[in-house]
Amino acid sequence: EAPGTEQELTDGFHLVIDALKLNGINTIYNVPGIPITDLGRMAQAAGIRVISFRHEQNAGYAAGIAGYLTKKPGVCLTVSAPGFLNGLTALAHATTNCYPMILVSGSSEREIVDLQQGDYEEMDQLAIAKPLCKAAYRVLHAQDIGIGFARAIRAAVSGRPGGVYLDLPAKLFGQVMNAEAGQKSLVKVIDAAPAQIPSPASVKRALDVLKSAKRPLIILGKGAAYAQADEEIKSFVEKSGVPFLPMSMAKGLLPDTHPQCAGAARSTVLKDSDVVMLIGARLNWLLSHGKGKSWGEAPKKFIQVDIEPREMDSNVEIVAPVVGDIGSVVSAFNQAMATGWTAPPAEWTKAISSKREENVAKMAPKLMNNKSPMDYHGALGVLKNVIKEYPEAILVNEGANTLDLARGVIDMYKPRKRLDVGTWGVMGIGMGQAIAAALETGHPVLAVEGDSAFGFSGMEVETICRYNLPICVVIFNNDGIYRGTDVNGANADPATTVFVKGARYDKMMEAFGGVGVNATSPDELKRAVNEAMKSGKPTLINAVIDPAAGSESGRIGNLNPQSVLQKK
Ligand code: TPP
Repeated sequence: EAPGTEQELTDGFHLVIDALKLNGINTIYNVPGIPITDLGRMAQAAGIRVISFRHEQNAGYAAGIAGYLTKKPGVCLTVSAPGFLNGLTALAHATTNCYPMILVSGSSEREIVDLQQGDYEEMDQLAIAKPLCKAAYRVLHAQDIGIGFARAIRAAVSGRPGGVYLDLPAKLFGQVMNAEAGQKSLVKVIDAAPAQIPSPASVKRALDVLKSAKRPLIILGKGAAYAQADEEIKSFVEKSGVPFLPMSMAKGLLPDTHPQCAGAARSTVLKDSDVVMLIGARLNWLLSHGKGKSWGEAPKKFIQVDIEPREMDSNVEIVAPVVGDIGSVVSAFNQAMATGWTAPPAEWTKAISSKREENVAKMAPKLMNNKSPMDYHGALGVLKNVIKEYPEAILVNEGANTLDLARGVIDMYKPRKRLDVGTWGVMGIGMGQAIAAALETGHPVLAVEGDSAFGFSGMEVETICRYNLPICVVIFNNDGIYRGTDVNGANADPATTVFVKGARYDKMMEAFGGVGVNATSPDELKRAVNEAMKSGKPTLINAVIDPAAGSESGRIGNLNPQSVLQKK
């Protein structure tokens, strides 16, 4: 460089922003602070949407679900140690649920952290993140930012998607380098999630087993919804004539009202089926590990479609494993079936239809009751009709009874419209997921929340108001966790599961300029939700539910350990 000639420079801040933009990542979910405040400002100035939350966990849940909805990694940006730890829960959740997400955290000076000399927010974040995510990387030099992001993006979305941690020490942001060399160091990730074509033999084996069934069943998991192979999956299910059972977040992949949907006959189909094809669904606790009472006595054969080879035989023998991405596998099925297919015996499909009709008929009158205070069914009957009228709306759902009953009652009509607590049954996903869903899809969001569940992320109603998002939060307020009626006989403290009685959550929304409504009957609830869906204004409805309604842990009370010494 001749003295006096100005060299054009770039730095770590700009390279991070350029790396994101080059890879089509246009939204960051963050909470500002040292050392990433300026990064957020500069990213915003450069045209990236930088959404600031009140707590990193909620920003992280937003990033995770954004990844699920878009198949691009959702990015969460946090400060060091405490901010990182707050985001880490969401990163682990994303990994467990197979959502592509990148947690980018600023960190303290390596030299000081590694000698444990007590830096500002000192923590060996990389080491802590590693066991909780799919991959974890650190970038020490500005010229490696491009490669660092490329690795993070590829790791998040390829194969089975998951969470990736990217550690960016504070010093990195200010490092300067030649601008042209900087641009050249960036990597645009080509074919980040390559198709994984199943072997022809595995496809044939699977279809042979399915064909041999007398009482076949297809189970669709959220992996199938994630694949965005909606038309292929629909053709396959319809061509096969096999009844299907959607897992919670696969609801709507085919409408719950589809004639082949066995959702309302779940226990019958699990017990009585002889061949079960799992598509993007794992045999984890949500399916009782593929064995035991809920699966009945008769021998069962499992076919499993999954992108992750190690998923096979994880709990029971899989007689026909098909490893590949779901879109490729299902289109291979469709091609193979084009030459001829026989629908399953009518005896089986009719038995399921009549069970389903029986269960739906049993439920119907409960959903029409106009009791005040409301019970779950009266309130859910209203919300079922709202989703029927607004099938494009996204339903976010958490709680115990509020979750389990809403899952059963509210029919979904379109893919990826139901977002809930996922594999862990985690409370706290509500507001983060609602915010990301509104931002990423542009559709209105209905968040149906237990009062306890809402509390985990409730402060984000300010975020909802700040960004003026079309989110209607309905809180099923029964004064506590599961119920509001527990009494503590031991001392003057309230029972461990109860909250302040008659709380008015709607006032929280009003505090930030949103619409708050207190609804004490199904009629009032209906009016308020319809108004919110029409107006698109941030709305919170405090739906007053009978404190005695609800059972311990909703539908999974059997998982509570029991003391033999002290009966409840
Ligand atoms: N903490 C986390 C992070 N996740 C959890 N699942 C729990 C605690 C335990 N838990 C399960 S459901 C629930 C809690 C605390 C709340 C249930 O009450 P609510 O949301 O009011 O729903 P309801 O059953 O009353 O409808």
